[in-house]
Amino acid sequence: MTAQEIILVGVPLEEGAPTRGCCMGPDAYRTAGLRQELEAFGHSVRDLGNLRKEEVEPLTCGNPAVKNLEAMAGWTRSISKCSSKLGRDPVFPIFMGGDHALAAGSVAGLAEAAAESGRPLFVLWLDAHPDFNTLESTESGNLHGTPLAFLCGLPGFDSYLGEPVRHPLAPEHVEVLGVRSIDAKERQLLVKAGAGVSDMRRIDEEGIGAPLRQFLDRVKRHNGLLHVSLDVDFLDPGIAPAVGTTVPGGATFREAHLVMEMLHDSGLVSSLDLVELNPFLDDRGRTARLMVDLVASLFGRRVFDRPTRSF
Ligand code: EXY
Ligand code: MN
Ligand code: MN
Ligand code: MN
Repeated sequence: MTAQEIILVGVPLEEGAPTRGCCMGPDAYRTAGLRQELEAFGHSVRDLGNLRKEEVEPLTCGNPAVKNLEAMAGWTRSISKCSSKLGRDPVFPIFMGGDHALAAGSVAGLAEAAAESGRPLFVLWLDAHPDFNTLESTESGNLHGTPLAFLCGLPGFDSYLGEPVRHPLAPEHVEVLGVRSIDAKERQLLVKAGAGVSDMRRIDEEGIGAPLRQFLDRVKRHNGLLHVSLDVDFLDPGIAPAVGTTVPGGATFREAHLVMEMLHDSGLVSSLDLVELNPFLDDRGRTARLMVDLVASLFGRRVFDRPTRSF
């Protein structure tokens, strides 16, 4: 990846998660040295500070379980305005969360900018969960379990932006990698929508490289822009405990770095979300530092550059 202008955006959104603490995520990445790590590779880094949510009109929802809908709408509108601007500039935005609900805003804005550029937006969702519930199907009412359904244009989300999402993702341009926990109704919605899903069973059988390589080939064939949405719970809780929705059997340290290294080598990634870090649950910054380490692999840090074969 050639030297880039990287824009860090803090999104202290925690109202989509069941436990508080994600609001401290952006500062945890700053404390863990994300900026310094990226500057060490010759990238220029600008930190815009933290976004704030917009105030929105009172909202109603037919599902009494749904929590913090107004806060979610206020955040989504604020984040999408920021990301659609950044998506039009020759910069690489990194949205530092905050819970996964932030992706509703970051990706909606990037999809708008991508539509203007004439290039399709692809999304790699690295997560134990597909986050494919609707306001109607969610049982927990925690809105961090809904952003991908919203982004794929499923009905009933008009309150998020105050209107239907203008540029829904084509489900065949989405790959959810690392899944190992899906709700019953959510699974039906996901299968019906046709988004790509590589669960941990497939990864166990084929390795994490195979599904990723197939997806990257598709992105390349379409001359696509690739957004990566990295949820801390994609990783195995044994190496990344600082997240409120841990699920056993996640990606190992090497599997996670291989994903980042392959993404770097593809040269296709144009934006990134780092979500669900809850520093309140961390062990002396261990998880925050691992996430920074993974971003360094995404931006080209290598132990040993494989020599090009010249014989
Ligand atoms: N599917 C469950 C729910 O909707 O509550 C769990 C969602 C967890 C979402 C985290 C962000 O990935
Ligand atoms: Mn998630
Ligand atoms: Mn998750
Ligand atoms: Mn297509």
